[in-house]
Amino acid sequence: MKEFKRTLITAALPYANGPLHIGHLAGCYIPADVYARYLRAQKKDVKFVGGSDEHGVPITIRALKEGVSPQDIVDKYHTLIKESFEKMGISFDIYSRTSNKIHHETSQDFFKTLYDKGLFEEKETAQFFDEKANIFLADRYITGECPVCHNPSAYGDQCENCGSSLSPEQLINPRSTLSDAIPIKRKTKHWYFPLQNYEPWLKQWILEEHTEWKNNVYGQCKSWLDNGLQSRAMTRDSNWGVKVPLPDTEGKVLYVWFDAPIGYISATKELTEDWADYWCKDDTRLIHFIGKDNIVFHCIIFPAMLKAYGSFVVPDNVPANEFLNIEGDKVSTSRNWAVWVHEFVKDFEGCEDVLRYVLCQCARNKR
Ligand code: B3M
Ligand code: ZN
Repeated sequence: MKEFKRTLITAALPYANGPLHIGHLAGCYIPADVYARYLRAQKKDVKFVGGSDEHGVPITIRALKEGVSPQDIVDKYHTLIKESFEKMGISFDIYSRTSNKIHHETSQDFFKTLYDKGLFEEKETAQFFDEKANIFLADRYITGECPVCHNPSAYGDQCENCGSSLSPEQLINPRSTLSDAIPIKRKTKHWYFPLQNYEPWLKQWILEEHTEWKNNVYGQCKSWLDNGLQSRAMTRDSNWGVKVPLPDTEGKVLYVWFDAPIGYISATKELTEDWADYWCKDDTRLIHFIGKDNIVFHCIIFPAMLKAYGSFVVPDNVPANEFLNIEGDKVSTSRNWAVWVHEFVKDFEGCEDVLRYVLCQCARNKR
């Protein structure tokens, strides 16, 4: 087995558009924290990084609905989430946020480097546009009937009922989630990352060299790789996010799943001058703790980005847990079926370790 000198542990960056629930803790943060504490107890060289994911469509939608700015939303939830982690004893070495300047610079540099290497495809396509709200509709701005399970309220990127990954074109009877208008098509230019070019490497690296990954993780990767990868747009039309670092790109930002995982790098930069030891030396062991809905981003898209940039390590393991159930039903923010962490720590002060223990047992039983 390979000898590693240091370990970098990351835990998924929660969206700063709502509070944390105990499903988040069970799925990702408690397992990551337990592992970080275990390595520290052995006097190993370990860094544990996290932070809030402050870009993306859900945040802009929430801001529009509440009649406040996206910055107001992320400020409120970043503070609430950070406090919840502190009270629950999640021992991050740094808990950062993607609205920080260092993150904007790091992710713009990343994009520009891939651009300068000629690794993006520039494409003009017709995309759904809401004439009432005067906005392009991607991801969660658009809803309609799922072509697979016929759930009437699937999103433009995913059906939450059957889990299918979708594009807005596949929705039956699409509607804008902002104004309920029937969208029209309008032309717009975006930069696409050709994931298919990394397919041979990904197949070798995951399917041949990482057969020890958890079954749920390995299985999802295998199914994505067996189905064949495609180019994916890495920019969006929006005013909220990291600006595209190219001329004449007003109103365009980096796709949130492009900038968010780079947040792990920015947070490490903020934490230590030696950040490059943890990201660029191949005797570093990089471990991403995540929830199961984030597997493709951490096992396929982000590693392909790191490989394309060059000089970065790729994860040695990506432990993802299944979702937590309460009384047999999946914990869910949108259906308000959850135990909220900020409420738990207030109502049951002093019982944080009891909750940690119970959630560890849940995760163990669900392996
Ligand atoms: N914010 C999704 C989530 O919170 C996303 C994770 C980003 S990790 C780089 O479930
Ligand atoms: Zn469906």
